[in-house]
Amino acid sequence: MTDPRRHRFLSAFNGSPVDRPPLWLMRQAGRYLPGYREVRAKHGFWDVCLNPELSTHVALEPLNRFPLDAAIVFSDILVIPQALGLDVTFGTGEGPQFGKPMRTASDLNAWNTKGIAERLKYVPQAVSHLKNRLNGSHGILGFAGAPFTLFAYSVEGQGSDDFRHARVLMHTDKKLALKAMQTLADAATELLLEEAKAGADVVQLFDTWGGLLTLSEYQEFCVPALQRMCQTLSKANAPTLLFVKGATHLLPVLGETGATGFSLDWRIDWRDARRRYPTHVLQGNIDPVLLFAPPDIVSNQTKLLLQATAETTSHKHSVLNLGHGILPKTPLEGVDALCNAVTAGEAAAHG
Ligand code: 1CP
Repeated sequence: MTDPRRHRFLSAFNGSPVDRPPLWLMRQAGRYLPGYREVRAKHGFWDVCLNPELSTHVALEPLNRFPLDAAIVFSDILVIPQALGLDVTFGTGEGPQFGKPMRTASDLNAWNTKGIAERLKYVPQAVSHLKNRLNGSHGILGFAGAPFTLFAYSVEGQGSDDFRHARVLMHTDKKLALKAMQTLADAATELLLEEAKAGADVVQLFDTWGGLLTLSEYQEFCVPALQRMCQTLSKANAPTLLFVKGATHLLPVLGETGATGFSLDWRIDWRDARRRYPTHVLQGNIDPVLLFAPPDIVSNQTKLLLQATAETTSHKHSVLNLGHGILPKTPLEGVDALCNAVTAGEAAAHG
């Protein structure tokens, strides 16, 4: 018999009835966890990603602490620019730095696309190692960056609030921008297909910075590449979740991507999104900042969200999550309060 956690996760994607929506948290392995900080005190970020033992160790920590229904492979969206040769480093505490950002056609021509699947094979290896360790207990997510977000980092060469070089380049050299995004989309598709083959049940595309774009920019630059990606993945039976931060204005066109579901940021009203997408999977969308509030407030907000999933679809096609990644200093009590509010009924039923 399938473990109830894995069963619940898979049911959200095949539309089966569920007792409640499955729960996992974006960025659930990370700096808010003491075990992760211990690993990072001894190992560099890329070393953790490259070593299946270490990446599985940190991917399992949140599952051991909290009653989550799915695991996400420990990796990063920036594995793709790194494999293309953009020389991505993570210093201690700061964000990523690119040694070779892409600003011109000759920068793009220097990208090393040949044999990229081979250079990225440590990611599917991490998936398959995680799968072996879980032995069917939880759902498994693979992931990759969406083309625009990868483009944004690749052009800017670091994190940014506005990604101005990238967004200006889209207008000053549209051909170059589209070609770069297509190259990134092809690499991400190859990677996700390998992750699915290695055991990921579902793959998530992180378009963290897509919300910076206007509706017409998103339609012109992002939707066609996302369509091709989702179509290829769907042929390989890999359901796709698309997360776009700040996408309230983009919601009307997200359906055109062909994604199986959408991961909603915290500013989107669940019931509004459900009215627009009655049978898509919707995921989200507790505000990650709320986990810093007292437990009773976290609990009340979580119950309101559960009420929305119950009243709209009897919890079907729904995945409980945050509206963006968990923040590095999040108190564990906040995560406990969220989890307890979700599993409250089960404890009563069993006790
Ligand atoms: O369990 C998990 O969820 C962890 C796996 C994971 C995921 C899904 C990591 C590990 N990164 C990501 C995705 C990711 N990486 C995104 C999309 C999700 C989001 O918006 O939160 C983005 C934008 C990145 C890029 C990135 N990698 C940043 C942000 C840079 C910036 O300032 O704009 C950072 C800090 C990283 C490094 C990183 N990746 C993951 C972790 C745990 C860390 C912290 C590294 C450390 O210091 O230990």
